[in-house]
Amino acid sequence: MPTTRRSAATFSNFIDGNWVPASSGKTSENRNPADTRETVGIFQCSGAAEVNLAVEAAHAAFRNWSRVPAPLRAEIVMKAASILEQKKEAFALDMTREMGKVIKESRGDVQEAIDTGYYFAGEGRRMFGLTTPSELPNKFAMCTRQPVGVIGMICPWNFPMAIPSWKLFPALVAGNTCVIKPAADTPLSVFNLVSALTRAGVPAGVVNIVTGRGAEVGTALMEHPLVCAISFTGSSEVGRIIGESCARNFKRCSLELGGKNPMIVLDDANLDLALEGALWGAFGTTGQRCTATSRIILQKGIYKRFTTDLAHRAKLLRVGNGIDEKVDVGPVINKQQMENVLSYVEIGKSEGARLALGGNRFERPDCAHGFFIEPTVFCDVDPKMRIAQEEIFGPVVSCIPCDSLEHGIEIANDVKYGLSSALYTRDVNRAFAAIRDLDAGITYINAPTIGAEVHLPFGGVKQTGNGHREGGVGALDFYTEWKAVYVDYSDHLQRAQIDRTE
Ligand code: UN1
Repeated sequence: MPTTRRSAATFSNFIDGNWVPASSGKTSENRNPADTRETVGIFQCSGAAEVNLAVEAAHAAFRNWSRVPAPLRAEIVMKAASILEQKKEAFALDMTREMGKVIKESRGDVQEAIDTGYYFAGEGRRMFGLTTPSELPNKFAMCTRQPVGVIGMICPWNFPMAIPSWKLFPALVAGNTCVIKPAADTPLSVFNLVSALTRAGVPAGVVNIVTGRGAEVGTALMEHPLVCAISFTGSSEVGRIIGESCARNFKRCSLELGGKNPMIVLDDANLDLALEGALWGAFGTTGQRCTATSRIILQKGIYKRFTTDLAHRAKLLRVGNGIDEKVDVGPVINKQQMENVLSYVEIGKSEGARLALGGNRFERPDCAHGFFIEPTVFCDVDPKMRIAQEEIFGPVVSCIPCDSLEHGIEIANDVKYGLSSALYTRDVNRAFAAIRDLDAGITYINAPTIGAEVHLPFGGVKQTGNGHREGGVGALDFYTEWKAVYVDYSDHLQRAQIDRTE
């Protein structure tokens, strides 16, 4: 069990139902990004040895778990979701302390895990395969879904419980066993999620947690021969490394990577609505969503008014510790991220974009020990500038003028990513044309680029991923192997393609 030290609990790895410290003896402190004087928990700096133990435990547990009927596996997931419901407030508070997102959004993050649990619990009684006619008489053909095996899960820090739940719940209902590596900045929420599963009755070895750095734990996980699949959410740079390693070893691999999500606002749009959407899309979660609105592409007729209003309204957003219900924008996750975001502000200025708002570290005495950045608006951004091309992952948005819908879509598509996209218009014809033409896995009409629901496919095109989807039934396609089954009840040899009765 976690033991207490200087008021913050120490968490060991969770392997085969036991608490296992790192053999290195090293731990790291998980600090609150809103006030780094607060230690949220102490976690193990594990390596290949602990990954090996966890993978072996998951491998050993696979046979029994995969033979538990899917509806019964799903009942455990259902129960875990209901435990999360009971613990929602406590887990949301933990999340705000370790990740910094404002408390309302932490509640939303836990809620997203609850929704995912209930959705996939339903899959326990579906997991539909298909039956189809055979080309031969007295022969039956069907396809069933089989579990894949041991799944390695490498998680991001921006949705500390929701995204791990997108991975764990469908994988478990499908009969797989798991080794999960939480993000180094937000491990507590994964422990909270897994504690719900354990209390709900997931047997030892079925879900294992190993904490530590990506370079050690993530690498050992992706290279382990008993790991059959890796599900990774994070940067495109790391995704490329993982994808290459998995390809060499014939592992399944699902990558959910970066975004540079555009919101196009046409002259005919409801501008008040678009403005609300822009503020939420760009500055919600302090801009730290893969789906964050990071480019606002504005038709020329409304460009000036919209950018002026945006800068004005963004200035009114309340920055601070997200534990305060009134705060809109919390800190960024850590010092390195803060420096990275601020370096993009310098890049934007040197590229000649007009800084309309913010651009600095947010200074106020109660924020002195956290990683706060002013909401930042760049205007007159050229689509080719780095601030319009690269993922910043912070409270920075770039406004770009366009002539028409077609021009806006051209700008929107001219980046290497393709996760989310949005269009504000009152014209249904143009809305449907944009749904067709925006290169993205997700398109919103008259809503910002964030806010995906768990029962729809989540993921993107181009360098945002490698063709898989989380959420919805698409997740089952990743966590199951198709098996084609033929039952010949003719009592004689029948040769497909050859024995044709004319
Ligand atoms: C992410 O941005 O990394 O669609 C995940 C949304 C959330 C999930 C975002 N439901 O904004």
